[in-house]
Amino acid sequence: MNLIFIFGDQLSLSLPSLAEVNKADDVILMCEVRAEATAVKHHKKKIAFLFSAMRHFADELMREGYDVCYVKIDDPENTQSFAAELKRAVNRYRPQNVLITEPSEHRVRELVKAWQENLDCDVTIFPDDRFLCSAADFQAWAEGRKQLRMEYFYRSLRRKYDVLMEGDKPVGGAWNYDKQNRSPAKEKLSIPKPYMEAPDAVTQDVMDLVAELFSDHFGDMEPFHYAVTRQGALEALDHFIETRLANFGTYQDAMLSGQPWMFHSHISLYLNCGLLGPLECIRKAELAYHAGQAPLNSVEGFIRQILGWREYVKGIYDMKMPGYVAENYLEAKRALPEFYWSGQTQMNCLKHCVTETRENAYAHHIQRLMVLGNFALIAGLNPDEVNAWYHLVYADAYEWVELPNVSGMVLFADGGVLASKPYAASGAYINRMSNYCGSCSYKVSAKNGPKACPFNYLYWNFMIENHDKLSANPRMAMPYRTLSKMDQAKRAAVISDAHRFFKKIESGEIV
Ligand code: FAD
Ligand code: DLZ
Ligand code: SF4
Repeated sequence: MNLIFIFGDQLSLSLPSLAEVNKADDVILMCEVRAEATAVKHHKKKIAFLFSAMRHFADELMREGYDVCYVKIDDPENTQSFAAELKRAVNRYRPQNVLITEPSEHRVRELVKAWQENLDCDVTIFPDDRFLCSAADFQAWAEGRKQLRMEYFYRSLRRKYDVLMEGDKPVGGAWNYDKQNRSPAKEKLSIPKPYMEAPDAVTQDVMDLVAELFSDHFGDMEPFHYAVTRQGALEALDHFIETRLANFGTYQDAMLSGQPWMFHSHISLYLNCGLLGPLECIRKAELAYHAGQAPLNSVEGFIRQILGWREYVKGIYDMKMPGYVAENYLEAKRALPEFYWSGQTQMNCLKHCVTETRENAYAHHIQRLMVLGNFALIAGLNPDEVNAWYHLVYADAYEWVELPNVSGMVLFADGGVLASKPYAASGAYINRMSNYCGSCSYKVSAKNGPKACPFNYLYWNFMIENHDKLSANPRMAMPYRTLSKMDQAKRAAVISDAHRFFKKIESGEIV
């Protein structure tokens, strides 16, 4: 018989290892283990979401006629790690073969390699075909290119999957409508309610367990309203297509106080644990365009995130691991400030983004990139600490997607493999794209002094400190031209403001 080990982010009936199952003889193993919940101390809501989704998936498998061995987190026999649980199941069932779909994270791939050597049975690994570009295909695409750029990779996948194409030309004549996707949002904008589901009995049980067992983890458990089944995830996707997709593109980069959901889809947590597949999301959006339900800038923008960015970061991860974890091109060393946990800061933008992250285990892309990430970049925060933070606070975070976004896109720690330049910005950007600055203790228009927006002087301090590493980058020519014209007094003020600010953070003062 075969024992099929399914991990928590593999909740798909189309899993390659499942295709091999003989329902009469084989057993499926799934386990909730402390080692995974604490590998980084995941947000309470993330653990509850995943355990509930795992339990519902196990039920679905049983309904489909599979024999499932499901180990709950509070089972007294639970040894609390993948390796020990697999060993226990192998001793119990004595399989000839353990079947595994390749894990998404490098750390778990290494565990699987050890099992191949140590277990008293065969271990067969199936490639995870739930991504639209395999590691080998990404490698082939990257081969011989001086620079990797998401845009060209994305175009190749548009052609390959025939997405928004008219023959060999992109629908509408352009590949990318980003220029139409940078509108700020007015405060009175009507934003539809996101898809919400009340917790069922399974979720409620899991929430109680997580509250008890992981009480010291970051984040609020309630309110809990995420879907936890494939059916629910499909409804959430349809709800997005019907109510938000039309405005997705226009307001993709906009931020408003008290509006954590904006016109985003909130499906990443479902995609990343297997409840949704990328191609079905893309096809539904494409259909909405052809049916006249949503304009091209929105549909193309949404599809680019999934077909472009999501596949691109997975490709970079597979190609660059394990070395990618240790990269720190800018030699950033500063410790993560306490306000990333507490939200206690006078910087209104950061306060909103941290508070919403704590409440929802979610923040939308521009909050992650241009507020939380931008600060981490221009304040020179240590990549290990920043990565650990992003990995544990978001319900959609798995190392394969979190690490390239943080080390590559946000911190430029890979020296420009993923992105062509650092996404550094001053307060003016945040002011243009949000209404945070209006009620901030700092003045976004002030460049220096105690009342000035810290993003303003930290931005120029970042440029000064990293001159040797960044000034030759053609995409940084503009800021370095401006810097070269900055007089000595202004430079000195920037440096002095930045140092005063860093000292305050280091001494635990609220900034
Ligand atoms: P939407 O804005 O509606 O976008 C649709 C889908 O596109 C998302 O569900 C997601 O699957 C995909 N997508 C969009 N941008 C990216 C991207 N840059 N990389 C990969 N997929 C993308 N995404 C994660 O899934 N997990 C993470 O741990 C994660 N960490 C991030 C850390 C940082 C610093 C940054 C800047 C981005 C990170 N992202 C991560 C990407 C992106 O912010 C989230 O995918 C998105 O905010 C999820 O919300 P949504 O489903 O509403 O996305
Ligand atoms: C993220 C996570 C958590 C918190 N807990 C579990 C768990 O108890 N059991 C499980 O199978 N998976 C869990 N996961 C997801 C895994 O970390 C993820 O599947 C692997 O890291 C992928 O390589
Ligand atoms: Fe953030 Fe500066 Fe605006 Fe305050 S003034 S909200 S710190 S960008």
